[in-house]
Amino acid sequence: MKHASKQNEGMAAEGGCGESDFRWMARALELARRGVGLAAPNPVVGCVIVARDGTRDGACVGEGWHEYDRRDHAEIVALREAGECARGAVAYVTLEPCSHTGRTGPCAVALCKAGVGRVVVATVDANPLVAGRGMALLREAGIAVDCAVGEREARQLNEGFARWIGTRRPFVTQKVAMTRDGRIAPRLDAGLPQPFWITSEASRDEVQRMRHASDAVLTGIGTVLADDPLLTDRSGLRRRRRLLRVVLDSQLRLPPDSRLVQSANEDVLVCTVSGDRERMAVLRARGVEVERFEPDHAGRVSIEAVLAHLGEREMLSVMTECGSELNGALLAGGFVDRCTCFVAQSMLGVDAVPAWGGVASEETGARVLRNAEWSASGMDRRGTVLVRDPWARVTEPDGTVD
Ligand code: AOF
Ligand code: ZN
Repeated sequence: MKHASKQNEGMAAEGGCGESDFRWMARALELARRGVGLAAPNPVVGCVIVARDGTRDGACVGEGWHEYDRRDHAEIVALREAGECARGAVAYVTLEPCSHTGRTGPCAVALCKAGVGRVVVATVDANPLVAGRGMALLREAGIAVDCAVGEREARQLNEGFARWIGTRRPFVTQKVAMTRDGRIAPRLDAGLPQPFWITSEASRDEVQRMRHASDAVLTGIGTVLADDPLLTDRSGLRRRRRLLRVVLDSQLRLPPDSRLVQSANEDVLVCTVSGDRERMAVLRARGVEVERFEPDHAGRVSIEAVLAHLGEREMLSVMTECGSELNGALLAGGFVDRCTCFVAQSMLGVDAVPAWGGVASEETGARVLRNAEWSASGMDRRGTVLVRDPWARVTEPDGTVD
């Protein structure tokens, strides 16, 4: 397989890929991003078709991206626009063209029929039904295929899909907003207002975009009781399914007059071990879904069981916005796939509430911060780290494992 060298992205790479290939793939990635919030449970995919002869040589003749409700895959949308210009053209696709028949026919076959001369792919498809077969099909038809152009970004865009399609478990992104000394809230008796805003507006806007890119948001009853959060997606961006707001509430303490319950619209799920029929009835009457789970060893709702349940409901990505205790349990329990921290310049002191509660998670939290990739977020810094790569187990077409 021809692999474009990752170190050389932007420059001419091995395998016949040049600077223009990276540029066109960047455009295809931009198109793929339009599917965020609209493609799940499918992946986000973008496609660009560039003519290779005739009067339009070197020009973009077709563009497409995938939205679940429109059914057509990105390649089909782009091929339709390109029409006859697709003959001999180069197709840039952010995900390997599919080889199977699902809700639509195989895109690899459609590309062959349209007579494209070359296909440039950003990443292999994580779907075990495809996983290299799409590229093999193209090559067998005599089409030149280059893979791994823009791979890192393409994979990051579909972390949720990659995790879910291989395991039926959602990809978990833990979001933490903390002070420079790793605190998420003042001590309850400090006399400061609750909720206490730590990060700047730019970071809070970014959190809205993260909610938009998630299928569900998860929190604990402690946070609901302390902050009375709404947890809705207020990004203003289009989404296909309502953001599912999930509360872990072992004892079913969720107050019927909380903002969460008051705003419920088939989008609040309470996970409990309690069998209190009266409280269940009150919540259900207000449009809240209550699901009973087996208790874990400590008598609380099993996080594992909740994630399995969310996976069954086709939730590809879950963002957690929790307090200290649940943050610690999620991280130390190995449930976190990516951790994104917004770190403000302020300090709250050692007595304030730590980002990750519990001894085991303190060290893990420190490691997360050490390994994060940092960027500016308004007045704050944003650090993100991939704790567990959902693409790591995806088999490459030549049989190797990443
Ligand atoms: C592509 N281009 O734009 C997308 C692909 O049920 P279906 O027919 O929609 O197939 C869904 C699967 O197809 C999905 O799991 C993934 O493997 C692939 N998605 N493939 O060539 C696209 N969205
Ligand atoms: Zn397809």
